[in-house]
Amino acid sequence: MEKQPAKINYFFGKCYRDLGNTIKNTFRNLGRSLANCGRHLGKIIREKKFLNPIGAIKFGYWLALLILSSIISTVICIFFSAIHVVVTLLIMGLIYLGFSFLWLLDTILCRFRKIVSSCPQCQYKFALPYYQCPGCGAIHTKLNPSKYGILKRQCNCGRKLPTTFFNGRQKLTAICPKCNNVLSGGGFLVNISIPVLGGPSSGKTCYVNMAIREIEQLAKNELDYDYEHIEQGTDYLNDNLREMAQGRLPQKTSEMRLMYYEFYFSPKKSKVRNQISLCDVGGEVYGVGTGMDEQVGYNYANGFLMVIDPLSIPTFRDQLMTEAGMDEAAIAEFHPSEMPISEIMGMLIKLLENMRNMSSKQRITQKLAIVFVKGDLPLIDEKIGETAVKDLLAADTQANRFSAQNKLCEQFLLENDQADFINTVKSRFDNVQYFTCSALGHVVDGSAFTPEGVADPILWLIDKASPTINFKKYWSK
Ligand SMILES: Nc1nc2c(ncn2[C@@H]2O[C@H](COP(=O)(O)OP(=O)(O)OP(=O)(O)O)[C@@H](O)[C@H]2O)c(=O)[nH]1
Ligand SMILES: [Mg+2]
Ligand SMILES: [Zn+2]
Ligand SMILES: [Zn+2]
Repeated sequence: MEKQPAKINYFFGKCYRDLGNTIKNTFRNLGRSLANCGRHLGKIIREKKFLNPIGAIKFGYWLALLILSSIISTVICIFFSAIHVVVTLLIMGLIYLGFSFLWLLDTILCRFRKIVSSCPQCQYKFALPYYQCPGCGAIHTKLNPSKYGILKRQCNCGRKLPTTFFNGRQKLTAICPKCNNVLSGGGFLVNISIPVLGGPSSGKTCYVNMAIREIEQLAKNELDYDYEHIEQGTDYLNDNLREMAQGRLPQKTSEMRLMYYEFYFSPKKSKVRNQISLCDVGGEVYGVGTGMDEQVGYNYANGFLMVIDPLSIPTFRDQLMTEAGMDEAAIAEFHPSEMPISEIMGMLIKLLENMRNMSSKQRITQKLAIVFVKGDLPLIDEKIGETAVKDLLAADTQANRFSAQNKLCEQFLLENDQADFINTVKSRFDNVQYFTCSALGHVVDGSAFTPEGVADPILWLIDKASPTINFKKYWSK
């Protein structure tokens, strides 16, 4: 174990030395008293004092003492030293047992509850962050039950620090082991991170911000969940929502690294909180040669959410003009995305293959939500939106919402020459769910936006990723 800025616990260090010293001193004293007898005897012999009666008595006395000391005292010393050793070992055994038990309990709690923190700065994930001593600022790189202390350890500055989540380790300042960024939640949380994929202007930022707004409302009004936005300057949530509340659009995302929108979202009275990270990014990263390889956030994802701007599908764009009578100016109001969806999917898969050393046959176990956004476009509602789903459910009693939505969206993509995309998704992802939504509800017209169905894809991904979250009741509504 890496050296910690703390004192080694008595039972793991000094205790052995004390035991050794006590035994050494006992035998040293015995040796001294034997030597003393020997000295007296030697003197009597040298000076031939044993020839007179008093000298003979003294000689007898020291001789008897020497013999008794060598036998009885040695036996007593050995006996009591043995007792000392046994008692000390027993106490140490108990302490080690307690230590192992606590260490195991702490480890099991972390594994079982899937406790993991994520750093919004360097994108790494880890079970145990570094902790900072509130007394002196020293960094404890492995604050768990160890030779430095079982329930608590004493920092070199004298401050006692808790070493498990049972007794408050999470109240200390937690620090990212990779980049030293200060983390929220003290490391006692289940992070669920979801990168949001989509080309430039596909609607990621509108979607992420509106979805968070919707999730906050659902938490309060419907789900009875605790929701709290984590303010750490890694997102533009408040700015974007303020703008969008007034019918204005959020700015284009210029960041080419994943931007973490984070919030706590947990059933009320949960001991361990869920921390959800939705990761937005400038859509240009999904183009060629943009250094995505360094962004480990994709590798650590619990699920992926891909937004599809229907306008990025050329045949559908043509349909809007021929069937819905839209002209270029009307289409431009939706700020169409140009990047082909199969290119974006190909980019993600290549990235994961590189990061995980995966072959092209291996499957990706993380769930994938594919979300058609800009659902307020003409034709969407009747082809893949709420109306289409309802019609299909009315016609097919075997289908449920999810299967109906999948069927409709796959059919839509096939009809629009996107078979490659569907095949790639099917051959690489274990669990895929399609959704349709509208983050804004309408194009900019000065009125407040009216999002539709934005929370569901994220709730679905969270539901699948978290052992403690189950939205069965919500889905059955
Ligand atoms: N009508 C309508 N327009 C939308 C909707 N969502 C997004 N848009 C339009 O699409 C544009 C781009 O949306 P953004 O969310 O900024 O797109 P982005 O994917 O974040 O783009 P980058 O930041 O460039 O990667 C917006 O400015 C809106 O004009 C929607 O639900 N309805
Ligand atoms: Mg954006
Ligand atoms: Zn970090
Ligand atoms: Zn300290």
